Amino acid sequence: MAATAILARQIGALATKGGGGWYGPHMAAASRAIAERLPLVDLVLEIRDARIPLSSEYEQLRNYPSSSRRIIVMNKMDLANRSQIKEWKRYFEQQNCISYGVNSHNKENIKELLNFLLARVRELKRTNDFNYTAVIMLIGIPNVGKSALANSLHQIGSTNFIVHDVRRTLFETISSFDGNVQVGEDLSRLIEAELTALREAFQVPVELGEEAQNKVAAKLLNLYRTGRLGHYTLDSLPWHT
Ligand SMILES: Nc1nc2c(ncn2[C@@H]2O[C@H](COP(=O)(O)OP(=O)(O)OP(=O)(O)O)[C@@H](O)[C@H]2O)c(=O)[nH]1
Ligand SMILES: [Mg+2]
Repeated sequence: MAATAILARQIGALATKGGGGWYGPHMAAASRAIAERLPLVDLVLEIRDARIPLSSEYEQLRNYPSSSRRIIVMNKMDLANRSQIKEWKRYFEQQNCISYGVNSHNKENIKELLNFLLARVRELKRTNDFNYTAVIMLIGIPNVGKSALANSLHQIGSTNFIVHDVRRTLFETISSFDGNVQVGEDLSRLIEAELTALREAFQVPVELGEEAQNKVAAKLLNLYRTGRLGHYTLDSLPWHT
């Protein structure tokens, strides 16, 4: 066995059994709680350390029956050898396991993972209902990055949710507007209506009073700048004006 493999085994053994002896009575209780909840969730993410994809296995899941609901997330991908991650993905594929490499500290990675998870849930539930609330369980041995991943998913997920709400609010307000945007007064009325409607979408507290409008405007501008509102060109060609 290659020296690195022996080292990985030893690290894995330390993490799972030896060392601090993390598998105590409270862990047995946690394992029972997990087993009870497993049938209730849409997806199970088994978080592993991408540098020790085998040794960081959560053994209780080894015989998990429905493999299509279980995803092995190789976290800390940024710390692992790139070409080996590809090989590990191939390995898991051969084992009929779905795997995914991620760096929990990287926003783009998390966005891609979220989209991947949404697609999986839609496929499994055969639903296109965007309001469907999926239940996802994160499992893993200590220190593989469960908290880091959960926090990042929460952060990016809720931002996506807000963006979706903002786009819908903008559209609904302009659709129900009965004025003429070429007329200055009407346009001001529309802007006022948009900013008021957007307060809720941006979750800006009403108590802020006047300041609330500025906050909403700044947040809206920020979304536009980063392209998250959609593909809008604001300048008109000169010969059209
Ligand atoms: N470089 C890098 N570090 C990460 C990543 N994910 C987590 N970490 C770091 O790994 C350490 C452990 O992460 P946690 O999120 O606390 O791990 P955990 O699985 O919740 O650990 P326990 O709650 O103790 O079981 C922290 O120092 C994180 O900052 C990652 O993708 N890349
Ligand atoms: Mg944690």
